[in-house]
Amino acid sequence: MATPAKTKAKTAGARAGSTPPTNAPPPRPAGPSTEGETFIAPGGETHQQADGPETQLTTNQGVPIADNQNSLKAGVRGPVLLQDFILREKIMHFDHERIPERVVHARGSAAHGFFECLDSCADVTAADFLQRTGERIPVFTRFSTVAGNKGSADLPRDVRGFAVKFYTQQGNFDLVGNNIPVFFIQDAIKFPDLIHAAKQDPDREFPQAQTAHDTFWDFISLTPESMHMIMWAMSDRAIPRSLRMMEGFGVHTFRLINAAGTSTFVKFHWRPKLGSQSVVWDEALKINGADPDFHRRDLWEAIEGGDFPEWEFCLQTFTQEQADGFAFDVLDATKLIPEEDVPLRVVGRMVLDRNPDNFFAETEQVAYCAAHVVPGIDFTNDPLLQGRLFSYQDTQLKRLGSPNFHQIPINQPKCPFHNLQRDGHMQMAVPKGQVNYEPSSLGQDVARESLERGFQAFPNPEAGEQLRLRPETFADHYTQARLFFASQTKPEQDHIVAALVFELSKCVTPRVREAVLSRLIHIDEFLAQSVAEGLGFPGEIVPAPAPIPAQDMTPSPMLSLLAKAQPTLEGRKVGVLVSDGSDDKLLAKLKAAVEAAGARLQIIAPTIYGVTTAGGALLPADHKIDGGPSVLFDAVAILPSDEGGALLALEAAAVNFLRDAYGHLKVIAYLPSAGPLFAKGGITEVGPDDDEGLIDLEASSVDDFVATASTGRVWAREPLVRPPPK
Ligand code: HDE
Repeated sequence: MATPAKTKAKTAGARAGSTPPTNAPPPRPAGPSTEGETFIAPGGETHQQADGPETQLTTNQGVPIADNQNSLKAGVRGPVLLQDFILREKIMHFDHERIPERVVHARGSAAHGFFECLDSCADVTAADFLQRTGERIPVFTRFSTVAGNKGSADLPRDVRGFAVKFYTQQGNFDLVGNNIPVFFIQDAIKFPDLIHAAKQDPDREFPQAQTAHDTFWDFISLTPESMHMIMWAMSDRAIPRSLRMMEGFGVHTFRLINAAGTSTFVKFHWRPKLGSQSVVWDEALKINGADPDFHRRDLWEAIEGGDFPEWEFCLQTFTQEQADGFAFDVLDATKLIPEEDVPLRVVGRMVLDRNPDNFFAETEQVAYCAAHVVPGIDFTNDPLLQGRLFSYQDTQLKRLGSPNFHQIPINQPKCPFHNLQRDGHMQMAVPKGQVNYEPSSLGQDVARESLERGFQAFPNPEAGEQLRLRPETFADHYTQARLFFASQTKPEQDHIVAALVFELSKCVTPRVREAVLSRLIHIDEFLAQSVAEGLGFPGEIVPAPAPIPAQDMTPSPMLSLLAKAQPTLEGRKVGVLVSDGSDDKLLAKLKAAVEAAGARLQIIAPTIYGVTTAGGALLPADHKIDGGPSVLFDAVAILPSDEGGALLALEAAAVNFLRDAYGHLKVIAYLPSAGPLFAKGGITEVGPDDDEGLIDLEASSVDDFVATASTGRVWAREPLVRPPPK
């Protein structure tokens, strides 16, 4: 047996010859130190963990750790000892780091910000946060896709969730909405069926994050109430350019109640300051490969860069008498109220100005709940909404594992909250005293109810037989679907046709495709025949029974993205492909013009260290060519030197940069030196004379480019690259 002295010497020797006990960080470049980590202590206090070598690493019990690189072993090559509590604690925590993902809306991105009241709504609601003009409260907003799993890509064709937690002084109000104002179904009892049909097939666990498969379309073809939503879901709304460029909707009809107890119906709307914009489908497919985090990154980078996304908060209010006069039932979530009929009242704005500090703690653990309303806001009998009132808390209990999930910092109200609920897993508070019941006469300072200040449900008289029946007033499934299609511009209608053809072409059961056609024919003859043609369907469309045929309504331009698009480049991105010898003066001018328009410019070059410009400067790149395809940008410029143009034409990624920009209808600035790329890309028969989106910077100015790029895509080019339905 070794003597203690010998053992000590051996250990020291082994250490000297193997991995050192601590990982000394590489020397830091000079400059301000990075911010420290923030964590919440069990008592709820927030600590700023100072950065720097003096910060002691500890176990969760606060025991200082000497070596975070090596397990405790019996001898340097010996077995690991069970007594290594540092190893066991670390691995145990790691083993439990995942929680169940959301059953829908699993993939999301969120940000902190504020809501500001711009117009007191005391006339219609007693909601505290809508009383005083200019007053701000904090919000936390999470955007999501619906069908894909947590790790899926950002740009499937899908509805987007738009959930806002308002931390008001009278409790949390969660407006858990979508970027589409209607829904697939009318009754919550169909939600599990809808979602089962949309998500991966249960036997094979694919396809992921897409509705282009038999089970979804089978369900849809048998659920005619979904037809209106299908028009929206197949439109460009389902492939937004940015989370910052989406509208949001509360979908259901809610009630507002004022201080006098009067009820007014309301639909909630969010309108993005940057305007609404979408990508084109081929672009979406490619973005998912080029940058699966496209939306998440875009939101993060905009906020980090100080371009805080902003939305107007609008109310669409109407009375019971107006509701009685509508041709549809306001309790039916498959219907909307055209803005032309009931205009929006702008009452506030939301600005997102801070990224989460920790994705898991905040974005993942945030628990939105459709039942979280505050005094002044109440529900209606919409059967979809009523089902949601149960679902959210129930799912949070499973997902977050304890009835105390409201104590997680992101979920806690920012106003005082007290009650007599006690105990449960992970109780973080330490309630004091003997009294945990009410009424009570024993305790001091026990929380009590208040008739004046408390939430009061609107006393709507309710009576009726118990029955499982849809109202007759929910039966018209086609009129608003037709209204939506008729309200779209030509390119938007073509995209709906193309999307349906794409989706149904992925269905393998012909009966499913034909059943969908038998519904579409009730919406619009041109739509259905164009889809049939796109599928190459050889037969005749047989209309499905439709007890209530579609009525024609006056088109509503507000339902179209393009009809109301405002020219702007703000918040957009311009990609510039360069080579050695590119003209620095032109690049500088272009950058200045792009930035003056509120957009960002990024350099794409053959290597990430960049290029040497004509002036001899080193211009660093933001992307190497194959890592920065043109799908990541709203407009592009191709500005190589003469020699560089010829070299770039040898790179497929550079040729595709141009070809995709052209195919995705982008405005393209170029120099004649880019000629070899145009030749290789087969874009030879068009020039600035026949395509206003091609801008020769030898003949035009960078300002012309910026002005044209601000108008968005070159829709006139589309028929040349994607022949529209006849
Ligand atoms: Fe949801 N929905 N939903 N939903 N929903 C969830 O709650 C549900 C519906 C929406 O960023 C779940 O915490 C039912 C309409 C958003 O965390 C779950 C029905 C609208 C989010 C749930 C609907 C939404 C969810 C899953 C039919 C637009 C993400 C995880 C009655 C108005 C919130 C969770 C976030 C999430 C149930 C229909 C919006 C299972 C039963 C209509 C934005 O509770």
